[in-house]
Amino acid sequence: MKIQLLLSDITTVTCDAIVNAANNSLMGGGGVDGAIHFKGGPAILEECKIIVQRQGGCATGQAVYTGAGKLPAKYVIHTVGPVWHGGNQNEAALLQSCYRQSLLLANELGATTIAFPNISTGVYNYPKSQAAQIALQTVRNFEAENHTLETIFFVCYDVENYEIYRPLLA
Ligand code: AR6
Repeated sequence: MKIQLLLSDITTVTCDAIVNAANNSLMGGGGVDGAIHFKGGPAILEECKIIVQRQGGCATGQAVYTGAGKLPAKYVIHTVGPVWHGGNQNEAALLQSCYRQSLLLANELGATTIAFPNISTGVYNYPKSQAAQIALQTVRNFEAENHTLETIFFVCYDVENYEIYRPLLA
């Protein structure tokens, strides 16, 4: 399994599954969530509404999937990262769960390529360095398991995150 680092907009990445840093409502928002719904078109929100009718949204640390509309991907995996409250409210385990549940779902979908944004490091305020270490550790732990994934992209949108990931992947 290859791990690749990109400084890019995740909506431009061609792969089987791109991961969205969504919120519990699954009804869209700003940041990467806004970009995915805007570029992907209304079909993604329509599918999210069906999921909400079925299960009432998505819990923090969990993941659900939809099609990817007009994006150059097959699926969008929507996961909900934790809001940073200082670190004593289970944030690390919840963030780890976002990455793991997304990987498990990608495997169920038979995906060979998946692209992750830096979940929770925008408006949810998770410290970027700690978040990067959790992201990488969770992916590396998953590597040893039986799965369909061949390439994992970490897609950084801001240079600060990119410079945090670069030495960790060197
Ligand atoms: N491609 C890749 N990464 C991006 C993009 C993009 N187009 N745009 C922003 N980022 P955030 P969160 C990076 O705030 O902290 C939404 O309103 C950004 O630089 O998008 O998990 C949801 O609806 C940052 O590193 O997500 C939720 O309410 C990372 O994506 C809430 O924000 C995550 O920033 C979730 O907050």
